[in-house]
Amino acid sequence: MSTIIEDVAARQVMNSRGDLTIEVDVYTIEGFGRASAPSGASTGKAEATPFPEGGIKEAIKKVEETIAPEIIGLYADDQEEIDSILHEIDGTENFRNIGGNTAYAVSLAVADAAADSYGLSLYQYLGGSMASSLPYPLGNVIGGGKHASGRSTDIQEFLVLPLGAGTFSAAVEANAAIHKRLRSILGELDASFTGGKGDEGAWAPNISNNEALEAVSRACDEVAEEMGFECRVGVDIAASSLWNPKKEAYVYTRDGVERDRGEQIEYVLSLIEDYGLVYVEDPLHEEDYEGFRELTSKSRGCLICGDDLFVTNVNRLRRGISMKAGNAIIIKMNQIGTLTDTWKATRLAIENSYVPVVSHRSGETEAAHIAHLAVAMNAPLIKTGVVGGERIAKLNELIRIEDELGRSARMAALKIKT
Ligand code: 2PG
Ligand code: MG
Repeated sequence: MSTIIEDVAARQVMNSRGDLTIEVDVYTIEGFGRASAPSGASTGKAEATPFPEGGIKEAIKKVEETIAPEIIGLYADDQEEIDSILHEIDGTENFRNIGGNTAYAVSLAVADAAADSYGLSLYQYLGGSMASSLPYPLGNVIGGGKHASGRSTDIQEFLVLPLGAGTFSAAVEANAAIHKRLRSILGELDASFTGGKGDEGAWAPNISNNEALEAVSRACDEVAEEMGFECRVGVDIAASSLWNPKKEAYVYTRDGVERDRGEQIEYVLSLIEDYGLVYVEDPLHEEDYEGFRELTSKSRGCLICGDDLFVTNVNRLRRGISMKAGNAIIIKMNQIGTLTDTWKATRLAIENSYVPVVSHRSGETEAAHIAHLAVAMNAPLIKTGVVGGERIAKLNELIRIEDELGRSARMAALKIKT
């Protein structure tokens, strides 16, 4: 078999928000790979720049005129080499010249083509025989913030985690049942609720944060009872979106409350306590390592996860580790650009007992690569949403992987310190 790259092509395609994004095809002598880049709405300031100046058209031009000539003739299974060439061509810290999404599509399409050349699934190619654990799905069931509009909740995501599920398929069923159950619960709470959803398929009702937490907890308990295993609740506060630096406060517009840093920490601790939260993402804004440290040291039995804080970046994660800021990290490959850098951040997290959470973006295509990344990297959690074609694509792919693994399939080890 040969993984020598013969051709590379790029085009623009649509994402789930109806925005354009880049897709890259890679042909090797004996294989083919394809990847398209997702996009965020609540992006971290330290993320890779998604597209070069000139937008997607320029990104396509860069692939065809600059990147393709450099990587044609190289081996697709030399991922580090390909990714270092992308960095060399770009020449900046954060992919300002070629765009992080351009790097994402090329890097992942190369891996996809290498896997295909070997006749392997992507998770097998990347993870080898050790890749046999399925992540627990963190499902977004109610949301607001930058993923919806108008009078939806200030907290961006209310998530469910079927911690007691014995199989991935059962976990997915539980999340879907909770999502369904919520439709009628939300109808009782908000007379104007029309069944509207935000970018990730989560319901977007006009209710307060606490009402949302009550509703999700109720739906979770009811479904847990029916399914016969534990289901718990989490949130992504996406606090950088609430932080007003001039006021030095988190502004909850829908709830009509402002909280300074200390009040924010107390508020989050009270939510963890009152609703038994097992997962809190971005409870403080993206530069507040010290706040993350304080919250992590004061909370028990809950993952404190950095998304905008760490942006899948090893340097930022190292700083967090040295301060004990957080105990989990969101892994979004397009925050950092290449597969090699994503892999390094995940390894560093695991070596330091930070839980890696492989994540979708609010704008997604139908591509299912993150399902494979989660299994390949042994990630205990995947955040993918619960409904909508582009979210289901990831979940169904994991159901297929579980099926393919057969008797060796097991749920990932997930330790939440209590
Ligand atoms: C987040 C993500 C995904 P976005 O904040 O975790 O849910 O949102 O892709 O808009 O950054
Ligand atoms: Mg987030």
